[in-house]
Amino acid sequence: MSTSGLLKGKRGIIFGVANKRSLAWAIAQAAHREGAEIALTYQNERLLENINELAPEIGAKLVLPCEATEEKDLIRVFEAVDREWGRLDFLVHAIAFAKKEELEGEYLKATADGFQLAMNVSAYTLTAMTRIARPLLAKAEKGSSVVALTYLGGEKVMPGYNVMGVAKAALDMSVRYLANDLGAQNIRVNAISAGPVNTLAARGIHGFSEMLKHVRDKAPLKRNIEAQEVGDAAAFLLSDYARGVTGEILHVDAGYNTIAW
Ligand code: 0WE
Repeated sequence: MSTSGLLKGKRGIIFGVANKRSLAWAIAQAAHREGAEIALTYQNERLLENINELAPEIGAKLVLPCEATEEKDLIRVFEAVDREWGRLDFLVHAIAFAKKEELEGEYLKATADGFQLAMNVSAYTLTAMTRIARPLLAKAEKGSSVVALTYLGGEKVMPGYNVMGVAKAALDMSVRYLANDLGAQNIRVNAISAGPVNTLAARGIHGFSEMLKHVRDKAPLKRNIEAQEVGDAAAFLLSDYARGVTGEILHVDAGYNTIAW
C-alpha cells in the first residue's frame, strides 16, 4: 500500500522491465509504493514469463507486448491505454540496445548497421513513443511527466560504451528538444543518468566489475548506487514536486559525474 503517496491518483506506463534487476522495475516498484497505477510493456515472448511474475507484485493489470521500434506496436499500446484510462500521467523509457561487438574496443569500428540500430532502439524510440502518447499525456489535469534513463557515457568518453555513448548523447538532446516542444502542454521531459548497476544490461560487459570498483573508490559518496535509488529519484521526477523541472538530466550516480580524477 501507499505510504507517502507521492504519485497517488496517477496512471503511468513503463517500458523496459526485463527482469527483477531492471532499473525499470525499481522505478515501477517506487511508483507503486507511492500510489501510482502502472501499465507495463514487454519486448517479446522471451520476457513474458518474467513480466507475468512481476506484474502482480505491483498490481499491474495492463501488461502489453511492445517492440518499441515498431510504430504499429506503439500505436496499439497507447490505444489500449486510451481505452483503459483515457489519459496518461507519466511515461518511463528504459530501453537501450547495441550489438555486443559494438560495446568493446574502438568506437571507430562501428558499422553503419550497428550505429543505426543503437540510435534507433536507444534514442529514437523516446521521440516516437512521446509523439504517439502526446494526446494522452496532454489530458493529465496537473500536467504529465516523461522520464528516460541515460548514462554518463553520452557526455564523456567511457571506454567501450562507444555507439551507446553516441546514442545517449542523442537521447539527452532529445529530452531537451522534447521538453521544449511539450512544455506549453505542461508535459515535462527529463532523464536520470544512473551510475553503473549490475543489471541484465550490464551482463557480459567487459570490465564491468572494475568499473563498479572504480566508481566506488572515486565517487564523492564512496559507494555504488542501488537500483532503488534510481526508483526513488524517478518517483520525484514523475511527481508534482518536480512540476518546475523539465529538460533536466538528473545524475543518480553517487556524485561520480562531478569529479575529474
Ligand atoms: O546503457 C548501458 C548498457 C546498455 C546495453 C547493454 C547491452 C548488453 C547486451 C545496450 N546494449 C547491450 N547489448 C547487449 O548485447 N549501460 C549504462 C551499462 C553499461 O554498458 C557499458 C558500460 C556500462 C556502464 C558498456 C561498455 C562500458 C560501460
